[in-house]
Order: sequence, then structure tokens, then C-alpha cells
Amino acid sequence: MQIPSLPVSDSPASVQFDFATGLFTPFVDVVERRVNDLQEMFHDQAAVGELLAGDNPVVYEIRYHPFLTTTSDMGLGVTRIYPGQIGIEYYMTKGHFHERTDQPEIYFCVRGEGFLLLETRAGDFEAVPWKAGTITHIPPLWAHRVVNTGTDLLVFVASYHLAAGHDYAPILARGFAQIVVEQEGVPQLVPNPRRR
Ligand code: M6P
Ligand code: ZN
Repeated sequence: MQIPSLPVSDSPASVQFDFATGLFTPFVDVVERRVNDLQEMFHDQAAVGELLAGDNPVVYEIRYHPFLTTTSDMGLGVTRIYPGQIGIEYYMTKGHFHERTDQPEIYFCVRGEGFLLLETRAGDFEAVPWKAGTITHIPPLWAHRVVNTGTDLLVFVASYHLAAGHDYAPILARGFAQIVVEQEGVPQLVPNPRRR
């Protein structure tokens, strides 16, 4: 998202969110992430290959609205993660650190259930059980990823400074300390095999 090309307004601004669908209007940008955009994140590469040989489904989509004033840059993002698994691992977001080390974020789960995974570069790790109504403050320096363990959409609202930036590289290289998989019919957190 190129901040300089977006409209700037110093007046209050609103969008309208629909709890039933997890959509809001107006939005400025929509990004769709399919299996082929996320393939190296998932543990079961054979299962990834099968999905890519098929219809390469959408895993999640994000609608963004930037609120730019002459002195500030708030971002609103609403992410809808579809229910699904690749092998036994549940659909999830890529996850990222912020490029800026002084930037927090608020995540608000409005629909569905799952986990918010959080990890620092030093290796501190937390998995927060999530359901509709859970609001989590993500402090600076904690990478964040959302996992949908339900049979319905998981929808969450994010509020952050656009200037925070996204650093995906460490997550793509190593993942988080734990992965979320279905075992005996229920979601389980297990050590990430890529960290061994
Ligand atoms: C939220 C915000 C966005 C982020 C999106 C999807 O809306 O944190 O900044 O882009 O979630 O997460 P990711 O970028 O990790 O795929
Ligand atoms: Zn973020």
C-alpha cells in the first residue's frame, strides 16, 4: 500500500461493518491470499501440492481502509480466514513482525474461533485462545499470526499505524514456535517441526 497516493483528510471518517458477513464499506483495497501465496508456511508439503494441483483455494482475504490525516496514519484491516486445513494444519495468516520496533496493534475477533500466536525474536511465545469478542493488544516486537480452528469463517478487525510496516521474512523462514493441528478431532498446539 503506497501511503503518499492515498487521500488525506483531517475530518472524522467512518466505515460500516456488517457482523453477519465480516465485510465493511467502503474499503480501499482487498488482498486475497491463496494456497500458492502461502505454500512454504505449511508443514505438509504433499497436501500443499494436492491443493495446488486442484483449485488453489482462497485461505483468507483482507480488506483495508487507511485513515490518513496531515499528521497521522491509522490503518484499519478486516481479515476473513476461511475454515479449512492443509493436511492436519489449520488455515492461518502469514504472520509478521512490524518493521518498526515501537509499533503495537489491536486485534479484535468478531466471529469464529481459533488462536492468536505471538512470538518475539528472542523466542518468547504465547498462544491466545480466541473466540468472538476477544480483543488482544499486540505489543511492539511480537510477531502475530491468527489460526482459524473452527468450521466457520474467523473474522478479525485490526487497527494499527500504516507506518508500522510488515516484516514477513523471519516467519516465512522459521514459522512460529508451535503449529496448530487437528489431532483426534480437536485443535492441538504442537512444536513446530521446522524448529528442530
Ligand atoms: C491485519 C493487519 C494487517 C495484515 C493482515 C493480515 O489486518 O495486521 O496489517 O496485513 O492482518 O496478516 P498478514 O499480513 O500477516 O497476512
Ligand atoms: Zn501487524
